[in-house]
Amino acid sequence: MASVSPLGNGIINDTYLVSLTAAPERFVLQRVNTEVFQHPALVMANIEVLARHVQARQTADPTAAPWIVPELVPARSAPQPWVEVEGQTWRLLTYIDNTRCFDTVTSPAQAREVGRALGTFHALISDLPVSALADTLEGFHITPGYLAQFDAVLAAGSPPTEAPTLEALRFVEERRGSMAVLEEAKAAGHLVERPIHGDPKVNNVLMDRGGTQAVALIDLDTVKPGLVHYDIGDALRSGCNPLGEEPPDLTAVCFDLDLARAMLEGYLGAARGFLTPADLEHLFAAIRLLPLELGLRFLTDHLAGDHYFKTSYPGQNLHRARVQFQLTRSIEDQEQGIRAIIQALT
Ligand code: GN1
Ligand code: MG
Repeated sequence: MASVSPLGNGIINDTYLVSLTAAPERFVLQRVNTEVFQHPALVMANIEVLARHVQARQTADPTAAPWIVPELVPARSAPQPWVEVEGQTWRLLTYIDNTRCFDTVTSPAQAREVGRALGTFHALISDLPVSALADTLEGFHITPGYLAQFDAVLAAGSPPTEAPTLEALRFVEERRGSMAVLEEAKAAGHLVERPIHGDPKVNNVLMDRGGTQAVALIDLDTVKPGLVHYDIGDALRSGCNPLGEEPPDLTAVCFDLDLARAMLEGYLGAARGFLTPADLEHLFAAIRLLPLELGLRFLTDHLAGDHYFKTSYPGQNLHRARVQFQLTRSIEDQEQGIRAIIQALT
């Protein structure tokens, strides 16, 4: 028949690899977390719009670098490409064989390729009108909205007393004033919405078997209208933190400038064509904001009782928050160096 084994380490959906004995093809089986993605039909529609768009681009330019988009597999028992079983939403996606992915970046060459992957993805969808995509996760990456949630959770609970939590609260307080930077630039018309990936962390980049060339971005649930800055900031907070999202030793967390240089070089090499001067001016703000935002999201979930991100021990979301805050601090400490890199590349 088939074997089913856990795949990847996402902290929202449940993901499995399905191998068949009768056929060489393998598939990705996922239970969609409908607490988070409350309208799975819209998520699936966005994935299909993306796949059709990239296919059309590739047909129009067969010489373009190879790029693969995971696709939804039609369901036999349902008119749509997913099934509802006992109130749970399940779907099957094509598995991209002969590839590998990494949880952290370990060399500038790899960082350059992760950057090129995101730039290639953005370039491929830069002519897809945002009106073709639904907003599948309202408020996603709207930092002031996360701050409002944080305030509401704090106001509703009893005041925290533990030292690490108090330190994290202080960290947020000191940065409150800078959290609307991207949303304000968007409201002022300096930055415009485009289709984005939403979650381009390193382990969502599939490399070829040799581990040198990126061939796909996976985890497409958060493909929706947004600012490319969310993606750029997210890719750098993930790719330039060699210790990953949950290292035991907080004090060792740092943002690696050599990796950042290589990643931005790879990104801009593929994406420069559609970026405006205002986009480039907001790169540093994005690189600093996204780890701060993710830390705030983890901290809020910790204070609220761990309902959003899956955890395996109490305090895990607080630890994840502190890692992102340490990374933010490292970025702030190296602001001049990061700005110099951006300047040299743009
Ligand atoms: C979540 O489940 P996963 O790992 O693909 C989250 C991302 C965070 C990431 C941090 C929809 O993604 O925004 O960056 O955890 N996805 C959603 O590990 O909230
Ligand atoms: Mg994800």
